[in-house]
Amino acid sequence: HEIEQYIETGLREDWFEAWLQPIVGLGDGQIVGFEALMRLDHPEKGLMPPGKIIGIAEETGTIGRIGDRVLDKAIRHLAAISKLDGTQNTYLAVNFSPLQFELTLPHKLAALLLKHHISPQRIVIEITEAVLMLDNPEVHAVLKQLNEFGCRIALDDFGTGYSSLSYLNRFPVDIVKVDQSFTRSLSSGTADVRRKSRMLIKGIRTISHQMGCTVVAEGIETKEQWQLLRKLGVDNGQGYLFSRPMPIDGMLALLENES
Ligand code: G
Ligand code: G
Ligand code: MN
Ligand code: NA
Repeated sequence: HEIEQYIETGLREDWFEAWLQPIVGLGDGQIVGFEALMRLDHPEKGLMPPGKIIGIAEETGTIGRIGDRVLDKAIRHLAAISKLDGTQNTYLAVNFSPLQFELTLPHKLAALLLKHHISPQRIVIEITEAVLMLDNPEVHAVLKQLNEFGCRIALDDFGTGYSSLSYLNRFPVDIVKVDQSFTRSLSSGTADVRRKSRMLIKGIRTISHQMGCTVVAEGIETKEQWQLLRKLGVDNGQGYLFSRPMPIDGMLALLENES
């Protein structure tokens, strides 16, 4: 498969990057953290779609090596941001595939954080239901260890899976990320669809807060969506309205201009 070839060459030639998208407080629009998003930047073909890369990497078993590479880069980027803004205030959210939860992960992460002087409290592990649905004792042990180490756990794409609510009870989830489809349906479709979307988000927000979780809305593209989500009590958000995902150089320039 040609994508497999790109992955192997990409690992060898260092084409994998962690792009960053800011996550902001919906009250004031200030940046609270960044989500790292994997990009494979082929020198001739340009950016490869991450969804496809990840799917194939999971099948062929290269996802572990890619994940390590992206994690390393993302933590370096957070250190660079801290150096620029002189604070330790922002967090870094990293996406993890089910296959990445090996017993060596906590130790690997700890070593990286030590190397770059980043505290574990600034790291958010983003997982989807797929990770929890495995019902694998090793995965649960690793998640618990990461949580005890100080990292937070975010449940990504919330509301699109099967039985998300019970996971809030059974796992150490700290952050609920409401899927972008909810944000989209706030401002499209009939008045009835929009009203029901508001009720759904409000319900998710209420349950999440009662379980002690922070709520993040994804895919915010308009001011109207921002204001609605703020009124619905959603804590934080991300989306093209605030910033597209971008390479670290662009992010540092943006942060410098803002300060
Ligand atoms: O970055 P968007 O640009 O297209 O990402 C597409 C999908 O890939 C999303 O579902 C996102 O969660 C996932 N993704 C992005 N980066 C990573 C990564 O580093 N690791 C894993 N496992 N998934 C990622
Ligand atoms: O599955 P996960 O939530 O990790 O994936 C995030 C995906 O959403 C990435 O592909 C990212 O590029 C994309 N994304 C981020 N903000 C927006 C947005 O405002 N609109 C749309 N359509 N996609 C977004
Ligand atoms: Mn995510
Ligand atoms: Na999501």
